[in-house]
Amino acid sequence: MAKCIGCGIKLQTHDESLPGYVPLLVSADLGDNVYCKRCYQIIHNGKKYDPEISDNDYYSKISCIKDQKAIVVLMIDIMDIYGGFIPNLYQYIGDNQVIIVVNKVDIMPKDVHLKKIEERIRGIAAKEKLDVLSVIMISAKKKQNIESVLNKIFKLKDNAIKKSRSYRERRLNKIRDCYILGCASVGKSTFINAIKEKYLDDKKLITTSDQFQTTMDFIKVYIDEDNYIIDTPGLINYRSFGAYLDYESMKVLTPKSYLKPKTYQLNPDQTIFMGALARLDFIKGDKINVSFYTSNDLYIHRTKTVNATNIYETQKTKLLVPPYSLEELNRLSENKDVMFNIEDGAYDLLISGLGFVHIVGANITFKVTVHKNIDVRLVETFI
Ligand SMILES: Nc1nc2c(ncn2[C@@H]2O[C@H](COP(=O)(O)OP(=O)(O)O)[C@@H](O)[C@H]2O)c(=O)[nH]1
Ligand SMILES: [Mg+2]
Repeated sequence: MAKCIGCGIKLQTHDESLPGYVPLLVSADLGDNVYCKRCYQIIHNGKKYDPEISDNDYYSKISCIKDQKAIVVLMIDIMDIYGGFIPNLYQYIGDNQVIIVVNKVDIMPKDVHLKKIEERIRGIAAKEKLDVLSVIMISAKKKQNIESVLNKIFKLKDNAIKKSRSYRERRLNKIRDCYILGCASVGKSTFINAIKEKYLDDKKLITTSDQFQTTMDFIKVYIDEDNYIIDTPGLINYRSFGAYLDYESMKVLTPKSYLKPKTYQLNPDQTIFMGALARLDFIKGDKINVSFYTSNDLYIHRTKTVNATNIYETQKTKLLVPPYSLEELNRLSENKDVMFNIEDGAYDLLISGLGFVHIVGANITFKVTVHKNIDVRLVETFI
């Protein structure tokens, strides 16, 4: 039977409680052009759902790529460049080349240097043993720079054919498949929809949402008679907050427009809370300025360190949000303390899933408290 055009799942008409359900009448009426019940509810009612694709399922799905001649587009969220690399990806894609597409540049304020981010990404990609053809910055939502990605894909396809000397070689070298890979919610489906809307005049869009794994299976989208790109489900990144939070919290953490940095003066023995998700204690040094490049809706609260624990205990899920529920807090209950020193200079503290904190100072010490799995690192500034 056909697949759902919204999420790629195999359609069925017999059991409403199982994935891929579509009423028989709808199916008979619309044939292959239908959304499953789940997609219908996500699109029209903002339905909440739980992600279902395990890491093992994910890797076994994408491992077919290593046996093909394919183009791999790895999409990365500009807010989480370290967490955006799929662990051990090189083992699953064989020697196929990778185009890295960095999405959501629309949310970056002007003072962030995109070139510095690109350099950093190339460095990480080399460590991850990926053969990177190029790094392209886009905004899928604003439909910016989409064409550069398409041009690069077609150029790779042309080159593969050009270097063939016989008809037989041409057939063998021809690249048919182009996979859009990336962690959950980086914007893969939004990117493909941008192509559909801008170049294909195709109104049947893939389902997208702030929730993880809206896309359930591969979705092949033809961009001309014999070229297509393939949308894929996302891998859940357990080093990022998204893996532990519910829809309400994710809505707040996902930036909707460009980040307006919030700057605070901080004295030693002061603490800053980022919702009830992360706590930053300024331990030693002279007064500093810290700027938060996070979703504009994330609540940031400064207090004296002596009062911090009490405020946390009484205000978590109330004033200090997200998270909004104790269930989410329970999922995040085991914390780690990470100490950082800055001798002299400007650095960015990256907290996976939240964004980054720009810190300038000399001889300062601070401590970050977050859930033990969350990736926290201090890097040379992007600003
Ligand atoms: N600000 C911004 N948000 C985006 C962009 N692309 C996607 N998003 C949002 O990111 C979320 C996840 O998008 P989706 O396409 O479902 O991600 P997927 O899981 O990778 O397919 C949605 O809320 C999108 O609106 C972008 O270029 N800029
Ligand atoms: Mg998707």
